[in-house]
Amino acid sequence: MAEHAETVEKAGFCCLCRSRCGAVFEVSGGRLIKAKPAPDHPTGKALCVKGKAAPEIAHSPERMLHPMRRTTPKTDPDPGWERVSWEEAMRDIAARLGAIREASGAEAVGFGVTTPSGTPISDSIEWIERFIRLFGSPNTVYGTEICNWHKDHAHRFTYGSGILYPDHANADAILLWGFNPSAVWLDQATQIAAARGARIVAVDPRRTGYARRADPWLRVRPGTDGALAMGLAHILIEREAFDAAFIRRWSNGTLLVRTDTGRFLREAEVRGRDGATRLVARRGNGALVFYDPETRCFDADPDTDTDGLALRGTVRIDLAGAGPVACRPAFDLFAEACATYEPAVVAARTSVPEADLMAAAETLIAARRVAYYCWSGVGQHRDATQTDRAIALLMALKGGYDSPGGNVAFTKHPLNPATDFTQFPEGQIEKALGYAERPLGPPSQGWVRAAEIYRAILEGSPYPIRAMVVFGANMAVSQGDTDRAVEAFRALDFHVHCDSVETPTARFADYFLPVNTPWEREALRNGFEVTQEAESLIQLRQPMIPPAGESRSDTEIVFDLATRLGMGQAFFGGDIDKARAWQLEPVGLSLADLRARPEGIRRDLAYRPRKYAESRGEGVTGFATPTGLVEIYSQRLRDHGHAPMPAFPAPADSEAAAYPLLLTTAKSPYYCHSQQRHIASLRRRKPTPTVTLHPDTAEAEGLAPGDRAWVETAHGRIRLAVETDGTLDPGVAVADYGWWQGNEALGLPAHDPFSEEGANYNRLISAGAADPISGSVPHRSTRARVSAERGDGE
Ligand SMILES: Nc1nc2c(c(=O)[nH]1)N[C@H]1C(S)=C(S)[C@@H](COP(=O)(O)OP(=O)(O)OC[C@H]3O[C@@H](n4cnc5c(=O)[nH]c(N)nc54)[C@H](O)[C@@H]3O)O[C@H]1N2
Ligand SMILES: Nc1nc2c(c(=O)[nH]1)N[C@H]1C(S)=C(S)[C@@H](COP(=O)(O)OP(=O)(O)OC[C@H]3O[C@@H](n4cnc5c(=O)[nH]c(N)nc54)[C@H](O)[C@@H]3O)O[C@H]1N2
Ligand code: SF4
Ligand SMILES: [Mo]
Repeated sequence: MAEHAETVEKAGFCCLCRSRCGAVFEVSGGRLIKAKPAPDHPTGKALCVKGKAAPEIAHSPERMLHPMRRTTPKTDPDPGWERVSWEEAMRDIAARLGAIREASGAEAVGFGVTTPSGTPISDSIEWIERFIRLFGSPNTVYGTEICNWHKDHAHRFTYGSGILYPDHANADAILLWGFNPSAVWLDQATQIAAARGARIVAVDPRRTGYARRADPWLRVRPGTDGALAMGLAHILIEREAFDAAFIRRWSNGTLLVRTDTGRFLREAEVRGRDGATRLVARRGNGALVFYDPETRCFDADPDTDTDGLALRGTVRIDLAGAGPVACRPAFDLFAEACATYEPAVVAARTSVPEADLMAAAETLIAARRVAYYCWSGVGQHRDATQTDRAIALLMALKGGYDSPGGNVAFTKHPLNPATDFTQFPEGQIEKALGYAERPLGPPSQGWVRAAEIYRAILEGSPYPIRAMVVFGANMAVSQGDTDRAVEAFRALDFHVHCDSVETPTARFADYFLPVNTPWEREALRNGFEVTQEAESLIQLRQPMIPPAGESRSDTEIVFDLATRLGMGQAFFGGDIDKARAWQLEPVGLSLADLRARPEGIRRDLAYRPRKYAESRGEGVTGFATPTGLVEIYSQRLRDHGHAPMPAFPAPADSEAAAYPLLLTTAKSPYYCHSQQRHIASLRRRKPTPTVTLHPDTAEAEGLAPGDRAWVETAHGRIRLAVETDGTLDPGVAVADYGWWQGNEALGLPAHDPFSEEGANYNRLISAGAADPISGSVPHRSTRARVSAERGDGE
């Protein structure tokens, strides 16, 4: 049939990145020949160059198409792969994993999962996580602490939810903070372009994407974002240009904090009544008002007028049976903390000129509705969690949570969820590596850092990790401590790696399992995020072409493994269709319905703003935080030994003399992380990894564009080609990451990720100095020096 094949068009979507752009694929003779936008799809206005490269990616000769078993020792860089059948591989893998779980506990098997925001693993992630959790391992390297954890989870310390979607279309101003949608989320960038009336504030060390037309662009020094957010908050507070009604009713800013203990004053302490768990606020006239965290209401009355509640000042409150104690509304403490960030202080810390800071404050003040989003620009620092808190609180001052023109929680179809955190067996989460040090961080969700996995493998501390099963993550390149990674992967008893290409991490494996590409498999998507209409679309993406070779989807792999490991019942007897049918039950759709409509089925849903104010039971919904309110003051963080309000002590910068530059990085619009360098149409756009410097900085080192230079930190060095950019801070270097792969078609060599001959950015980074709450690693605020290649004389 391939000979006179006709071309057919198939509806689907691209899932190479978070944008998940609606797409139509042209297929002929079993081959993908073209990907194009699908204008009727809610995210189908455009495709980027990666999306258009789908045929090249799907049909790349670099793909591994058969299960393979290693025949050489792990110290041999050549795994000596021999082909094995799926049956033989899966039987052995299930037996080995089962035996390790039996002998050493499920926690002795570590997992690695790549990111659903930057790979098509989004097709399978929920089934992979169901597998891992029911298997019982609390140890998944997921990269979340350097990716999305802060915006999606640290945000809960403040709002009880992750960051909500920015309602660009209805915003007066859009704040993009360490987030560059033009390169990383095409559909969001398209929405911003359409939001014509909105002013944009961009906080980014690089003048790129929307920073070019921002009003203003704040050229922050990498890693000083927290001070900047506090400085902006200070201006809003000082000018009384914040949503005081929202803060009074919906934040815990009115609640009194005891200055002696740093804890909220409780009704029981004032009235001497046992069991009275209500907290205390105060009216301007001095009268006390009680707040019930259960009903989320003041004086148990949803209609209590909160406008008269005091936000400022110190009062002495007589405690029942004890003397008076000084108390202050939480907001007063926050205002005081912000006041230490006067514009001149902020300018000195962040290198953002005072005039730009004031202009940004004016934009935020003038805008009635501000939508915001932040991502990895603020997530890869030693103080990422507190930085997230500071940005979240700045935005709380605008009161735009879950409201049009601010950030909105769209309604979703209630599909049965394949996975949730309750699937971990009792007692397993507490065993997560790093849980003891960071019980509020990702370990409490079963996500652990590569650094802790390496330690457990190499030192057996706190207990040995004996095996790893990895779904796509290329940790040896995408994480720091590269030398440790090599040692650790060599030391593993057993390592299974699932990917479509043989990455440097996969080369350490005992078994390589070939994963198909998204165009070769079916996948179910519940909503497309960017509007309520987009969230209303359910789409079962059809396979465009048959799987190449023997490749399979991750979903097929975990259903098979689960069945072999005695978890068949939880995996619908290994029947993926049955599993999906169950997921769809609550919306009354069948797989047949969806297969008949490959462009997806829309069941209209309505957005309800300000759900926190809806009545529920005796009170209102409020926020899912300990006080039920937006937490300006986090007693939970304080009880765990962290600052209850964001604080950013200036770091002792002992490395500044030896390493005068601050090194940061960003996503490439042409690649996702360490992928796709083998795709010729993409590689042509960016053939070589570079470090970008201010022209004066380059010149001072005797470097010109195109020269090769050493980029060096206290942890290692690599060589990159120099580029210059006059808009950069002269004290900052921006380097590419994710480089290892060659490109045969273009005759470009591979870069050794494990030596200084290569260009692996993460050789320069160590997880040693980390965020105390999340464990985030300073991929974007490590000190560095850049010097001419010849100048390495020592
Ligand atoms: N093309 C492409 N798209 C992707 C991905 C990809 O690899 N390639 N990956 C996907 C994934 S997994 C993710 S996490 C998202 C990430 O999406 P983003 O977080 O938007 O991506 P980045 O470019 O890494 O970082 C955003 C911006 O942060 C800036 N930045 C660097 N250091 C600092 C700093 O100290 N402070 C501030 N304020 N900004 C800083 C960078 O210059 C960059 O412009 O993208 C997703 N989409
Ligand atoms: N220096 C520096 N380091 C960073 C970052 C940074 O900004 N700077 N960003 C960080 C961020 S935000 C993230 S999310 C991580 C990402 O780090 P990783 O998760 O390691 O991502 P990649 O390096 O892109 O490797 C993904 C692998 O998954 C494979 N893959 C793609 N699709 C599938 C699939 O459907 N199934 C399977 N099994 N495999 C698949 C790809 O072929 C590729 O080999 O990197 C982090 N590392
Ligand atoms: S932005 Fe590009 S890579 Fe991401 S989903 Fe859209 S087309 Fe695919
Ligand atoms: Mo990410």
